[in-house]
Amino acid sequence: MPSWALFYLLAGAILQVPSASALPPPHTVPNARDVNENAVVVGLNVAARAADKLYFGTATDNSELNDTQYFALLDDIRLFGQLTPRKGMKWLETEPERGVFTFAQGDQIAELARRSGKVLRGHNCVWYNSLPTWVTNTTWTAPELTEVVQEHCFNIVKHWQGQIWDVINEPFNDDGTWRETLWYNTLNTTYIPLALHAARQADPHAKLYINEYNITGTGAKATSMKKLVRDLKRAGVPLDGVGVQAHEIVGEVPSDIQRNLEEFVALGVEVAITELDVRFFTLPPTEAGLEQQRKDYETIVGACAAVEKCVGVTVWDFTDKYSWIPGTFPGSGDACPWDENLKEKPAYYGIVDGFERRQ
Ligand code: 9MR
Repeated sequence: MPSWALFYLLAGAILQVPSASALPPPHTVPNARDVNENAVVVGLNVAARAADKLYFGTATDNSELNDTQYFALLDDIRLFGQLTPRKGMKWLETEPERGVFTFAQGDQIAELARRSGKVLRGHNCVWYNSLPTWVTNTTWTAPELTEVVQEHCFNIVKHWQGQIWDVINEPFNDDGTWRETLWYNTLNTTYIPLALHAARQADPHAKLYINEYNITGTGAKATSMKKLVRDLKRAGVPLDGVGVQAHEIVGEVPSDIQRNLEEFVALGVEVAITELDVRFFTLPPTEAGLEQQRKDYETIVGACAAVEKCVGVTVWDFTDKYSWIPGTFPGSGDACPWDENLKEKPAYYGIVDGFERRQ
């Protein structure tokens, strides 16, 4: 049996998806690693499962689901075993008025995940961004705001149960100091344990995370996150994981990712790469640039693969067609593993190689 067939057979058994013989025949494309050969396109979620990870996943948004070519890829369990709604579960969408909960957008993505057997990552309960004006335009007392946070977290975690939740999103500045948000300015750091407790009360089984960017390698921000995890654990606050967003820049990926992830895990939490993308500063990228991006994806995914308690990798949407980068960093982009025409880039194979690099 050719080795690719054996791979599919094993991965299929792990995934409990149809065996190799029941899968459609693998198509062949020029191999990014060796242009002289044709190679099987290994599904990224298949590769993740073969590396003993729970999933390879992607963020997505309701507005993208009518794109049939996009949807066909998104829906394919061999490619994606996990979904994160990019917007639909945020405060602005879920509680636009106090006590009025609107779940329709999140439900659409949750249902998509359920139907295709994917893990759902709830995103997020408490962030400083994407807030409705009833939250931002009121001068709250600490007891009032405590109740507001508790009500919000309890209700959304209760509605989307049994999964993973980014309960807290982006609590730190890049220098490791606390971000002076509405939450911090009124409640100091108490908003963190109270949100986590509310989430746990709503769902005893959900994996509760704190999610942050620029904590991919060691440094001031990662150190502050480690201190927070230690403090919360000591105080008996329910916390299961740290989400390492990993919004990175081509050629500037930290060199100590694995050590950093291991340091988090040593504190008694799991970790996940939650929002991976690797952007170019200037466009269009050169061929050498695309090769560097392939290596960068491999480095990040390889670090997760090497750390047992790094449970999975999620890209912050999989195609340049829907990436958030050009909107936020004009002139930058091409950060995803699929290009604007939904064709795999070398980065795709970097991810496969990263998973294969497990110890
Ligand atoms: O990509 C998301 C974009 O579509 C939204 O408009 C924006 C505001 O809700 O949030 C973006 O996602 C962010 C994520 O929720 C947290 N980490 C940074 C992401 C990029 O800004």
